[in-house]
Amino acid sequence: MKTIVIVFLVAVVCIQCATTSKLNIRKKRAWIVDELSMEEEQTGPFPYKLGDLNIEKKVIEEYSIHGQGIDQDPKGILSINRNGTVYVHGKVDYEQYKRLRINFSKENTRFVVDIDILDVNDNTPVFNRDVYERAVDESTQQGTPLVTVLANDIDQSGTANSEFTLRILSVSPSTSTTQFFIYQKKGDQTGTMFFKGYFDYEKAQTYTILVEAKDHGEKVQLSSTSTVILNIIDKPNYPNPEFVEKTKDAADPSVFLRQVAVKEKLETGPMLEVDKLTMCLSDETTDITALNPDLYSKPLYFELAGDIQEKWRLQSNYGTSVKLIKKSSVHVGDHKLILNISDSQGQFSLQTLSIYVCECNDSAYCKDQAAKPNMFAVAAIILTIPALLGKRGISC
Ligand SMILES: [Ca+2]
Ligand SMILES: [Ca+2]
Ligand SMILES: [Ca+2]
Ligand SMILES: [Ca+2]
Repeated sequence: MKTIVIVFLVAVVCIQCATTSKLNIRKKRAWIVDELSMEEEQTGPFPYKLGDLNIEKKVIEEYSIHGQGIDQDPKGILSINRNGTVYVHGKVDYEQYKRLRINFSKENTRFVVDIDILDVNDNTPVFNRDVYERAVDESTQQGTPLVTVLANDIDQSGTANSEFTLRILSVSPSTSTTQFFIYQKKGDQTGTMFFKGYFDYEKAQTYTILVEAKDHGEKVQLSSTSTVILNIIDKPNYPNPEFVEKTKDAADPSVFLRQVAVKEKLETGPMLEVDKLTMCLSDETTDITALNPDLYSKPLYFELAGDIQEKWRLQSNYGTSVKLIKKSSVHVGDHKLILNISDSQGQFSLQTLSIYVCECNDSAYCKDQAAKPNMFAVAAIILTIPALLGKRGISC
């Protein structure tokens, strides 16, 4: 392996001797000769040995060594001795640093060693609100969405550490006429609350519902709660005895939940045309476009939801296409944004937009991640157009 590294370094030096234009291209690239990994939030005792680099002792002695973990933030976390052994002197936060890059340089030659930081489940999924309060008409029919809650877990996206399950912990008061459910698609950050039965203002004027978000961490699961308050608005002559009698035979919960799922699908609001994007770190803006199943209800209103930590903002909120502005505090890596997109009829949807921010030194990788159309959205539009035309046709 060591022989390979030396041959490789000689090759790098030779390439550096090539034409000026080629030299400029090479300068942008980072030659990765070795990689190690370390778990975040390790508490020591320090220092401990992380591993040995496959680099000749002579190279280590002759090259100057700089970079993250050494003389750049997080400073003083790593050291490399003359034998190429890497030591760790402090803990690193994955949420801040996904990777530490160490540069070895001598005159025109440069190569790097990457230390990948491995995520642990050290963040709790957090709701975007402590309390969601809604006024609900007493005559609201079962299966109607009552409120949508949103939580976010900043551990590594797409892993059990950041995925979570929403559930109802308690309902107060508990009434036999009303049963609450929360419906969350697998992997979604949002959950919509529905109910089965009926409201009766005489029995409960207000419901206080405790909702939990618990992540799927392997060693430890972390959770937090939020409160949903539903204030029931009284309607005269409701519920009437005939309606109460009929509701006694209401479908069993599994049938009801299936109805809710079908209803939610039919009532799909505006959807993102493309829900996966890539951006170069040097780019400041990107366009995002939504498709609206209701062709007669423009323009759309876009709003960023959740904890975006002042990293992203929208240049404007109205239109079918808006500009998303990336602030300088956004780092290289995967980012997930939640957009609340509504139309002028009040139909809305919470959409997840995945953005991969890359340095664009390695354009091949960015190309692999290139934006793909949200086929579900396209299919939804295609299916909805004939239905809409049919509906409008009758009223003409
Ligand atoms: Ca952390
Ligand atoms: Ca977590
Ligand atoms: Ca973590
Ligand atoms: Ca009433």
